[in-house]
Amino acid sequence: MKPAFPSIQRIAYEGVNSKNSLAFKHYNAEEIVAGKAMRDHLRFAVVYWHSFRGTGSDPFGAGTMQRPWDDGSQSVRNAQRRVRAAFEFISKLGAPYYCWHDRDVAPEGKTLAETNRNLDAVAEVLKAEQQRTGIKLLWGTANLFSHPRYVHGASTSCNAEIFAYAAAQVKKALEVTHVLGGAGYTFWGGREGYQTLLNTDLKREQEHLAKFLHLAVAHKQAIGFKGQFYIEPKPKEPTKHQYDSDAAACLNFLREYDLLPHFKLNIETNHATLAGHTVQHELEVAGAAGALGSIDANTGDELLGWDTDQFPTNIYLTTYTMLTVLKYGGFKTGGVNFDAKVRRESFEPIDLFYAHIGGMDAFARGLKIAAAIRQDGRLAEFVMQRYASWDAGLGAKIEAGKTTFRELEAYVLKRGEADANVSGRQEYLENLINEFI
Ligand code: XUL
Ligand code: CO
Repeated sequence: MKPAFPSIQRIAYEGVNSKNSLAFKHYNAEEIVAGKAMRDHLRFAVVYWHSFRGTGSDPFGAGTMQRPWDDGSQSVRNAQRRVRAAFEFISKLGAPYYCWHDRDVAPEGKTLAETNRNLDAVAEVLKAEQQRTGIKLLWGTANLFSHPRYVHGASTSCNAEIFAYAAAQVKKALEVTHVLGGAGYTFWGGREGYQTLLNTDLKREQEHLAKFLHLAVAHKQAIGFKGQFYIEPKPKEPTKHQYDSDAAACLNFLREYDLLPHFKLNIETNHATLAGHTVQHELEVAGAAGALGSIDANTGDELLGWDTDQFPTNIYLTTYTMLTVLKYGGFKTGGVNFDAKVRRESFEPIDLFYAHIGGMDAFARGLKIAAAIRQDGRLAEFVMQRYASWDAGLGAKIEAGKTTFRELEAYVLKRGEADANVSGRQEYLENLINEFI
């Protein structure tokens, strides 16, 4: 096969003074930051669905993407050729991981058996390319939302036949992820939600979702797959309300149905903002529960209300993201997965490089800045001091559960008034962050 990106060499790190738009200015894979190589901190992944299946179509117009290696057909041969183009891209970029949905990599056939054969035929090429390049699978997932059969959802469909089909599909996707040595497997609830409560038995649907995930855990154990399971919260789109609406809702659901030991969260930036949160909030909620697993890195547009999935270039965003990731001990099985798409207007193959280089450099800067802020120590010290009243005496006693309302009332009555508060110093702290940006 002819190279898909003939004019592009391996993207090199050239440092901050480089004017080469096809070089990294900040991402230096080998460079040690806070005791670890940048490659191992960030664990970058390229998504197959946007970068190799995205056409650039929108509700108002047809696809625009120029992808000369792709003949546009639904053939297995075309799918296999696409894999080779994708691996040429990912290895020239120098990202260590990639992620897929089953239906991104291989075409759907007329029956499930044919579809599974197609997937196996493409998975063989994926495996060969992984071995040739050393690129690894960060996670796999099943597309349980594009086909019309999933119109009412997959595991939460009102039609039990559809639950069975989805189960069969996830079974296969899990097995292929296992064969390809995936470090994880993600469940994003594509259409697991509702458009109207008028036709929806919410309780029953949520129970079915939990049942489905328990069956997935059982199959994972049956095949000996050791990768991490993730749930990816998103509040809406395509449905009006998705059951996995945000990190807190997911954690509550997982706890309620005894699934928490088996799952961590895959937090996506633009999903956080759709839910009315910042990504740092979602990461903190996940981290506090010991469930910070992975990140789908992208960004929305503050003037648009939907999931625009743009590449992240905002240094504050990546700094705050990495501050929380480092605080909770960094990625174990997860990584920074670019669930982002080039704009419809950025239709040339080279734009895929500009987009990923920009995202990787933005995260590399965020990592270095976050590490410097942690090294400096003033921010952490400030937070520690802010809670000093809990470290001894009254506060320590309350935290240890060794008091009662009666005793606390007596304490306050005796003193007459509580100790004065100290300023939260938000502006001082924002200035402190700016010292490092
Ligand atoms: C959709 C989304 C998905 C998941 C995988 O908004 O983020 O691509 O990441 O199904
Ligand atoms: Co995502």
